[in-house]
Amino acid sequence: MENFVKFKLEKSDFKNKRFVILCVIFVFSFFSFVFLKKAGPIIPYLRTAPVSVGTSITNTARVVYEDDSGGSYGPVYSNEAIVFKIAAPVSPANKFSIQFSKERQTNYQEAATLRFKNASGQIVREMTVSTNVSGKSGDINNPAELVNGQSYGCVLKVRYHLTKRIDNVVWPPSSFLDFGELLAGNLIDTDNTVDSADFSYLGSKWRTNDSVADINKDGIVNAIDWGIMNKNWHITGTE
Ligand SMILES: [Ca+2]
Ligand SMILES: [Ca+2]
Repeated sequence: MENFVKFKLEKSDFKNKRFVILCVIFVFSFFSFVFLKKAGPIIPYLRTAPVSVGTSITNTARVVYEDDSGGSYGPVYSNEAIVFKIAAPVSPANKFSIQFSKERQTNYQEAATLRFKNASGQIVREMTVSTNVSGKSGDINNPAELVNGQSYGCVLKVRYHLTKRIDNVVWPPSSFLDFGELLAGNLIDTDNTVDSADFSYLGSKWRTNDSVADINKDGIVNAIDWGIMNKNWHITGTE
């Protein structure tokens, strides 16, 4: 009997130890999980190919995503899916902005002319808009001439390029006005078309470094510039 009790006591003691060990393992595992979940290493600002709004990604690490405007999203944990809801930048209330690029160039810093036309084609407002090397303007106050809810044609004119028009912009725009790429070759830019007058100017500057005729800005007027002009031959800008 005495031995039996002793055995039971030893067994009970062993079970208690095992319980304590299991508790320690459990607590350690729990806090390890919490630590890894909350404080694990983050791969900061992982950049891959551009991601479109609505794209779903299942990442395999703890990741913070960053968009082009510097906004960050996350962290997203291992094997969590994220659906991108990053919309194009929205201009602040009562303000708007524009963006454009130039064909075969990299510096889009300009004092561009922006015109707003009503449904009858009349210019209701014209303004000069400064852009940075990326072709982006700052926030511009909404022109008082534009009526909310009305549609306007927005025409952008940049020197030595064909104008470009965005139709049917219901004011105020929900995002910035993106004019995309402006076609080059309009060296004599009073006529808004690429034709023989532009070609004559190009020819007169052949093999020089004339900054106007050197369309792609590589330091010399040559066949590359003519090729750009030829591609846009007899195209007229949209107004
Ligand atoms: Ca021209
Ligand atoms: Ca050139």
